[in-house]
Amino acid sequence: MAILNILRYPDARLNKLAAPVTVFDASLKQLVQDMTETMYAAPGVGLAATQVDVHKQVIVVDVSDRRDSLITLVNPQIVDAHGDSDIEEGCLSVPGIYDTVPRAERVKVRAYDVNGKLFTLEAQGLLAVCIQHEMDHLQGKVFVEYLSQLKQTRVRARLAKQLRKSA
Ligand code: K1U
Ligand code: ZN
Repeated sequence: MAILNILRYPDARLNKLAAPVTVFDASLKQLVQDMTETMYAAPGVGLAATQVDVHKQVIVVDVSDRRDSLITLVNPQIVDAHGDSDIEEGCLSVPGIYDTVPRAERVKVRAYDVNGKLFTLEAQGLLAVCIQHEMDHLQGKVFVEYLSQLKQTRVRARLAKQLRKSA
């Protein structure tokens, strides 16, 4: 197991499109284990492979308080969506920035598990928002890119200040 480096916005690698997984092998299981360890250590409630510079359609999510309800989604597809969510989002690639962006309140997702078994998941609330957030990462989209240009400029300035302080 390993803790992986999480890319920080505005790194251009966060804008790469992830490819579907075609082979469900030991290296996929290793990637999922490493992403899981990285998400729990951060700590976060989700992580997309894009954030660790692996451009494959792989997501891990655990929104439970006890941190014992891991969900792995490979090649996820939203097949149904309803309602509007007002849940505030954070992102491990954009530390310290929180905002709301347009998301469905409930989603039905079809995905493969790490063994290549197809399953369907119905999610609502934070789990639904988190899955949509992570699926955006796989499309190369970071949640702050939904915000106004003014807000994005402020986000970049705050992140640059954080970096200067930590240097
Ligand atoms: O994609 C990511 O960077 C992970 C992100 C997921 C997310 C959170 C909230 C709404 C939508 C998507 C995070 O996990 S940010 C950290 C966070 O929210 C959190 C961390 C520890 C405990 C509880 C929440
Ligand atoms: Zn994120």
